[in-house]
Amino acid sequence: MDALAQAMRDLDEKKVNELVEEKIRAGVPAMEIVKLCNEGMVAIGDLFSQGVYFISELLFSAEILKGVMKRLDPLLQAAGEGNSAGKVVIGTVKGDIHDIGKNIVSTLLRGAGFDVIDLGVDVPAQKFVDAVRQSGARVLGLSALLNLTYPEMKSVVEEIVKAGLRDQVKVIVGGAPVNEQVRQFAGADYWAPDAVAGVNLCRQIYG
Ligand code: B1M
Repeated sequence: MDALAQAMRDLDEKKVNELVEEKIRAGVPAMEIVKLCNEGMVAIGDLFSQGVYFISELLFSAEILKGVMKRLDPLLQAAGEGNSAGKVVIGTVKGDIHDIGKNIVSTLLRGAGFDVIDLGVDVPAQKFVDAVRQSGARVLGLSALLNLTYPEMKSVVEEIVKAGLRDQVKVIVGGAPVNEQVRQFAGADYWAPDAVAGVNLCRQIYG
């Protein structure tokens, strides 16, 4: 495990920030730094599952990562400048308040020239439908990190169908435990393992 991922896992905020600065100075791409932090977050999740860490540690890890993202956001945006644009509606589904990954996707999309309508967290299906209809977006990104909220992604797709918008919009699902099976279950068009894949899918959809 890289020292940065380890420091994140150990919730050593000072060390995380030092290592992030070190990597920026060394020219490591911002998205690479995000990936290393993410490795640490996955380890934190495992420690939480094992009963070693508690909610307080999860909350603290989120604060550390948010601090890192504040530093990396301008670099992520600059990295993608000058590419083709289109509208993307994105949000974390109802019942789920995890937003760090979704925010990274939004930042990268904006950097890539997309007009992002970020609806936030705990978003009811109807709000996604309204945003797609009003904006005319051709991409809808749904984020969910809990097994319990997968059915909600399915509900959003069902509401999109009921609203007669399914032909207009491609649905991408994402979030740590999302995979091909979840995509199929939700009735989405694509799933994105990380933010870069999410941006590439949006580029592909907009041609
Ligand atoms: Co939560 N949590 N959490 N948590 N949490 C997980 C997700 C968990 C896997 C930890 C574990 O037990 N191992 C587990 C879920 C188990 C499951 O159902 N599969 C879990 C649990 C159980 C819970 C609670 C239920 C705990 C409790 O209360 N008992 C609770 C639920 C609250 C709720 O939502 N209703 C809860 C709460 C929290 C905090 C609030 C404390 C905090 C979140 C703070 C915040 O987001 N503001 C938190 C955290 C920090 C985590 C872990 C440790 C880290 C998540 C994270 O930010 N990762 C997480 C462990 C893990 O992920 N393995 C865990 C970093 C982020 C960059 O990655 O979000 O995957 P990620 O995003 C990536 C990609 O997935 C992708 O791009 C991103 C960047 O590359 N992507 C998309 C994401 N969305 C996309 C959308 C797209 C495209 C790509 O659309 C185009």
